[in-house]
Amino acid sequence: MVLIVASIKHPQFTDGFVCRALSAASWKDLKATIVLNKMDLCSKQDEELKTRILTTYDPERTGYPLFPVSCITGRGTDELLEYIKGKTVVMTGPSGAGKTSLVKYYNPSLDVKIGSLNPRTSKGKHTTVSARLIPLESDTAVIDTAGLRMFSIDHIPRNDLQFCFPEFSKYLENCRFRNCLHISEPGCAVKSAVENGSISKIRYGKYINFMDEKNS
Ligand SMILES: Nc1nc2c(ncn2[C@@H]2O[C@H](COP(=O)(O)OP(=O)(O)O)[C@@H](O)[C@H]2O)c(=O)[nH]1
Ligand SMILES: [Mg+2]
Ligand SMILES: [Zn+2]
Repeated sequence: MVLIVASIKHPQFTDGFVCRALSAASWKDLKATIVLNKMDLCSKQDEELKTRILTTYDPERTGYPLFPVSCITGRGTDELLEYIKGKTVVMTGPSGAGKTSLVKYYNPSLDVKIGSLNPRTSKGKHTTVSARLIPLESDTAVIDTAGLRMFSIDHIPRNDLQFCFPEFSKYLENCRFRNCLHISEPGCAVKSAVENGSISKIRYGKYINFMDEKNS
């Protein structure tokens, strides 16, 4: 199982990174879970941002579980630990999202380096440079990895990208054309689902971006 750790801000949450990572995991049939960290940084002004992210990645819509957490207040950390109990999970995510901090939260005696953020850009500084397996409890372990700037999905064939968006799956057979790629074809059931709000416009927008990228 892979935990995609992203912070709500500092560094800023980016749909591109998260959607790429989710697609890459789905392509490998790897169960992916979103961990939305730094919830403690959410102030009143961030309500809209928070709602936007929680709506876009609502597990009921996407099928990917999501845990809002904070390594500062401990919010959501018990639920997350319970969820990964008995498993070995790998974490990925942008540099500075708080992957190492999360491990340290669960295992305070651990000798690991937490990065500082660049004060100007709020970006991480790639403090973790190699992957490391850290046992949390007797039957649970986390693999901390180096942060990534971007997640490549170049290896996913263009016609298969649609299968890496789990929320599309129940509509696929209702498209008028069997080879519909859900871009501008008439009678597309995926696009109808986007229009009536069943599929997130942001998630669909990322699908279109990724398809365009594969064209160029
Ligand atoms: N406010 C806040 N800061 C956090 C949280 N988790 C991590 N940080 C900070 O984010 C920075 C990067 O953390 P680090 O664990 O090195 O990120 P990594 O690159 O994903 O491993 C550090 O300054 C941490 O103290 C959190 O939940 N809330
Ligand atoms: Mg780290
Ligand atoms: Zn379609």
